[in-house]
Amino acid sequence: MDSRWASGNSFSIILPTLNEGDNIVPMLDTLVGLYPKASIVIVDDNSKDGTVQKAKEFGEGRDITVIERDPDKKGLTASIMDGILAAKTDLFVVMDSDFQHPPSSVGDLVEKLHEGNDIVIGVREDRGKLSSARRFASWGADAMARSYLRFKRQQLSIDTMSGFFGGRTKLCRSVIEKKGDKFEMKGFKALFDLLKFVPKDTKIAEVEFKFNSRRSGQSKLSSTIIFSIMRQCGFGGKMLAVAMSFFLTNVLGRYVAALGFGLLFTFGVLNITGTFLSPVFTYSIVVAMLLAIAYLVVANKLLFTTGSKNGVIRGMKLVYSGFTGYLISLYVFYTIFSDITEVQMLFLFLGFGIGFAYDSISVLLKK
Ligand SMILES: Nc1nc2c(ncn2[C@@H]2O[C@H](COP(=O)(O)OP(=O)(O)O)[C@@H](O)[C@H]2O)c(=O)[nH]1
Ligand SMILES: [Mg+2]
Repeated sequence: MDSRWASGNSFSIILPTLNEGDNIVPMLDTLVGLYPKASIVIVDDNSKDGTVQKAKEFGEGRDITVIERDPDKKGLTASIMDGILAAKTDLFVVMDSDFQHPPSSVGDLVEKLHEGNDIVIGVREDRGKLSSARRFASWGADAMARSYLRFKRQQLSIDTMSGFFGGRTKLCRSVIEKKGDKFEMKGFKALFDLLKFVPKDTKIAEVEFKFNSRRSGQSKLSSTIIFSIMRQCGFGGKMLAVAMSFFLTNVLGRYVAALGFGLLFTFGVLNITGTFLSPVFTYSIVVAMLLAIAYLVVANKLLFTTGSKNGVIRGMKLVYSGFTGYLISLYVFYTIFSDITEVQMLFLFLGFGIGFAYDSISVLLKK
């Protein structure tokens, strides 16, 4: 135990939980050992693995509160907000319950608050523990969030996306009370929402910490988190999220986009090569593409909504849908335009290929 925290200095540790049955008791045990004076607030979103029971059992006779949230209002940001509103101490720290945020660093954040800062952000020293896809997404999200904060003339942090942060309860509570309806309740980035609305003279500090791997269980982050972060970036961001999720995840949207790219590409190449476009040739390409890409989008949807996540099997599925889709386009083209030449086949192949690439990427991006 760190002697700094053995007496006085009470603060709240807010732990959002969703199915952390294997982590919660070790986590509480560690925190109670390190910070015996701290109040712990667990905010659970209807976990199905006994998290709540285990937390309550451990919490008996201790300063540990378990908030069981309304199952219809699930959300990480909403949970963190509830935790801050329930905190009874002047200071609080929010952290993950899976040991990704080291319990030993909580004290560093609290110390910075004691030094007079209003919000302290734990910044990840080593992001190598994230997968490369997560690192890339996190870089994009961070860039977007920082631009939005800059646009709003709010203060920035080098890690706006951090889930490990502390603050003055009164200040954050008043932000939540005034602006809470503008928070992305189902979002994952409560700190970003707070930073958007804190008074401009808020004192913000950063503390580095060593980012660990999740100890047990699985990440609850969904692959659509990027849309959730976009929705946090004002009206423009919300519109962008609607448009992007329509064109990437909606079947009709994927069809429109894949068809648009396919046709644009085919006619673009035809144009550049100065190929003569007779009306029947144009018509044949359009009809062939309309039908073949409709087939492709439906086939990909059916093939990828169920079944194995194995890379080889998924690759084989793609080869299958791509190949059969191309055969359909060729068949339709040939039916209307029987004297097809190799050059025309190539244009069709390229155009369909672009539509295919678009649809396959969007289907693979989905979990
Ligand atoms: N109450 C609540 N907690 C959540 C929710 N989603 C995630 N958590 C918790 O928030 C913390 C961070 O989530 P995690 O899945 O580890 O996200 P990651 O670290 O970004 O992969 C963990 O303690 C989770 O149990 C949610 O919807 N509601
Ligand atoms: Mg985690």
